[in-house]
Amino acid sequence: MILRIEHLGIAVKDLESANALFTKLLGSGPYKTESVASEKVSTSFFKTGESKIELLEASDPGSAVAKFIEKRGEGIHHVAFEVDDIIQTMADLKNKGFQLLSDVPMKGADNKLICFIHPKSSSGVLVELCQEIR
Ligand code: CMX
Repeated sequence: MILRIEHLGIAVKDLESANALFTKLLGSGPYKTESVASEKVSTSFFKTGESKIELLEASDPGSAVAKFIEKRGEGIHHVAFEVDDIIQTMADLKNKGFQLLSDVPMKGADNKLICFIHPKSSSGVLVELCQEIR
């Protein structure tokens, strides 16, 4: 079951300058920075009330984020939904015709198990499902 929007992912060219910009915008700095080698990204997380923003910089030219910025420029990269049971939700959404990008959940940033849905099967929006690792 999908519980809420957990965060919005924003692709940036340069994490350091984007961190400074979002600190100015939101009034406080990132609560966490983390490199995710498997996803080839460096990330930082900001809290704003109940919501979170993840900034993503490619750490490798072959990264999905590098390709995204090359094609579409900086901007909103994905919407992440928190789920209570990622395996069950993946099975449900697959049955409903969504194209999952992996058969099993992967370890993502910020202590989460994650799975992506291809934007071509969700109205052009890259959707991330995430479940806190308990
Ligand atoms: N949002 C919306 N559309 C996107 C997109 C995104 N984030 N990324 C790619 N697309 C679109 C492209 O614009 C392109 O559309 P057109 O065919 O109309 O031009 C199409 O999808 C194919 O794009 P591509 O550049 O050829 O890329 P690939 O098919 O090789 O890969 C995707 C696309 C979604 C499968 C790949 O980006 C992916 O696996 N994403 C999930 C993993 C990821 O994004 N990791 C980084 C974040 C990790 C984290 O949050 O920690």
